[in-house]
Amino acid sequence: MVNNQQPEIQEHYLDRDCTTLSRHVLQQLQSFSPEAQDLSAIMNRLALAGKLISRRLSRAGLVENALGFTGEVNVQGESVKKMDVFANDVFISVFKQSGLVCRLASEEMEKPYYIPENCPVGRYTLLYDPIDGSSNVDINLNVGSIFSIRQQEGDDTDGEAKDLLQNGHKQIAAGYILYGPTTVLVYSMGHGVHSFILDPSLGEFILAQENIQVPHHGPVYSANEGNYWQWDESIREYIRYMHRHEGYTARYSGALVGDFHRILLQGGVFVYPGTVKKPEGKLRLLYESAPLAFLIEQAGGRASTGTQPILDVVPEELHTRTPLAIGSTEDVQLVESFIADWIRRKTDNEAIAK
Ligand code: P6P
Repeated sequence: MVNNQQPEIQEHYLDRDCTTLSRHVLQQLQSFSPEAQDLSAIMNRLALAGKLISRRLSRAGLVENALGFTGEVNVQGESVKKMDVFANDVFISVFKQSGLVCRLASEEMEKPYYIPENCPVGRYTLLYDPIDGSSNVDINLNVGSIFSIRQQEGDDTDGEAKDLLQNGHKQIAAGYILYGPTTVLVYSMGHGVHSFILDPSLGEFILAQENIQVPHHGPVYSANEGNYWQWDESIREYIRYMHRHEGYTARYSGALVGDFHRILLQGGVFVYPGTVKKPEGKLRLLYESAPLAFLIEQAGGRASTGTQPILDVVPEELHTRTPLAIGSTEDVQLVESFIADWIRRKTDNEAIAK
């Protein structure tokens, strides 16, 4: 059949289909230096991990032992899903013999995985949440993997990976893989945010959107209102404001990556505040909040704990948690304003009481 598309349109689609992830990374870095090649290779390995996990998820209901719990509890105190373990092992297997990284730090492992002596040691550390939102796995709803790449600093001879306990500005690259109706990989190396869609017929992630910019404002607020009575009064006042004012709508999937992706493309805010009992919140800084904060700032948005930019937070330990408000600048600032007002009133009342 003769393709009746205009030649220039046909060329555009062919060029797009040839803009694979590794080629795009080199274009981004505008370099073919060894470091650029390493980063391009790292992104390629992340894409391979995404394909392997996507394939497993797409057949999970048909494959023995793919779904359900392992019976173990991880360092987070959370029940471990079989898919958590599978995905965590995928990242280790994909990077173990790559010669690209020296450590892998995961939500599922108390300590970083050090590349065994028989593996060439690279200069990078991969921090990742292998399956974010794993409570969605057994019910076929979207889940994701979140990743962050940092440079190793020092020789880490004590194996404590203290060089990772630095703020999010130290990240070289960050991104996520969203396993939904399509598998989407979104990444940034500090030169804008770009998305790729896995074309199963090619087995390649193909460029979908370049330089994504989050709208300054959006209608969506994403929060688990089941925690309403555990929140500080400032957050409860914010939520009541959302209820009373036209133009807002609630969306919450139980998987941060899916909720974040919606907000990245359509605007709005995702809020996971601390509670009175757990003021630090639930989300982990190094491999959940910080990578997404890197992305949202690259996309022109904002990410804070409610009182401090996420990228400025210095973790005390590998699994440090922070409260999170992330998304459109105007919508994150609205959350921050309720917290600032509440602190101001509390301070004034304490001064009056003295
Ligand atoms: P809750 C998944 O466990 C996760 O880390 C995020 O993906 C998600 O946004 C959040 O926790 C859901 O937590 O308390 O609302 O079930």
